[in-house]
Amino acid sequence: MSSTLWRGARLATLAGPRGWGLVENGALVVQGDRLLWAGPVADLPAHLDVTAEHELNGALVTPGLVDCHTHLVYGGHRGHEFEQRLQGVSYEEIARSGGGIRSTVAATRAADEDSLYASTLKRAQALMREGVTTVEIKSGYGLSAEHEARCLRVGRRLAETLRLSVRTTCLSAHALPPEFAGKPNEYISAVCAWLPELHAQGLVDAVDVFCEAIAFSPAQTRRVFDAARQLGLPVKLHAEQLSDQDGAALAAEYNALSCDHLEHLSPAGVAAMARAGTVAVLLPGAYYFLRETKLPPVAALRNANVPIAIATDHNPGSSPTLSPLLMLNMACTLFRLTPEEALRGMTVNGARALGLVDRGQLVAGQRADFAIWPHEHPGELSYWLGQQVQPRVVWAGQERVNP
Ligand code: DI6
Ligand code: FE
Repeated sequence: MSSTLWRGARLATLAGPRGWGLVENGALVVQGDRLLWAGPVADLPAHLDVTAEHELNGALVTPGLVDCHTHLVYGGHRGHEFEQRLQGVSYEEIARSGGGIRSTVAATRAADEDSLYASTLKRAQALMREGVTTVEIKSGYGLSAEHEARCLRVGRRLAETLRLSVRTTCLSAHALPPEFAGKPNEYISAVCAWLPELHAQGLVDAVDVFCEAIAFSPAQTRRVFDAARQLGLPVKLHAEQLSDQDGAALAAEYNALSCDHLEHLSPAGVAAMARAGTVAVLLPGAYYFLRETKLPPVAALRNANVPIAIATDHNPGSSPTLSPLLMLNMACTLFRLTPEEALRGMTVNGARALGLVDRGQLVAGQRADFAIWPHEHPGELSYWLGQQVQPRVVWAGQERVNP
């Protein structure tokens, strides 16, 4: 089978458990949608059947970015709540008075599927322009069987039209919709009842819950996780974002792929995640935008060898950003990650948070998803603040035109 050679690159392979895995004057050999070989040009195997060759003149190449936590599908925006919060009203107060997630639910239900698709497409394209090759997309602004299905279908449609890998997550337990006001347990029963139907339609890759004082309790979370387990679906959790609910330990019991946010994570939660191999997804955009002050326990996560991922958490209420690179910067400045940890967080560990082991490092056998940057060193991906850079991107072995 013929292959394509990319040569003359500075590779940040991220091979192995730590370090950049830098290769000077490196080469990638791509066959189909896979990397057949990665290493120094000097060691290129002989007798390769190369039919196309690209000289990169020393450009930096990293694995494609994996944004493992987004709420990309929604109608409207929440600029008015941003102003309220600037005047001192808290995110929780806005949520309790019927705004917040529920105001986006109203706007999402009012939009038809094509306009939801059109607005989500623009957002997905913005992520792609910054080097994203795999994105997770959650539902959670529909909150009925019909509207959740619609949001998840938008995710699937994007995967069909864009040169982008999409994983969908059902987050129906995100907030209580108005028709279930005062009846959270009944709403959870409804979610557990429609999950098999959404799954049967092929719309769900994982199941998530917002476990929080302003959302759902650990007991309610458990009921959704039991329903997911019955269907053989992996789970993730919005855990310990605004308070410690012991959500991470609960999620670890279910071998959760990831626990996300985690500002209020306890030492017991860290230990439970370490035992279960659950990824800690840190979301500096939400921390920044909600002006939080309690930092996630990065040192404890590190010491316990919990893999750390970084994502945009793009959503209209708490993290309206479409810049994965800005998140890398914030992961370093706000959370004190090293630039290498930050990049691992949006490549190999982001993939792990989605249960994907076939991407995130430039090593033979992995998917040929990579980004070519106009930088000298991979640390620059998190160093430049608000950089406007559009890398060349190879997805599934072929160069993709920037949308
Ligand atoms: N945590 C978040 O930060 C987002 N969802 C969640 O469970 C916020 C969603 C929103 O405010 O619209
Ligand atoms: Fe989120």
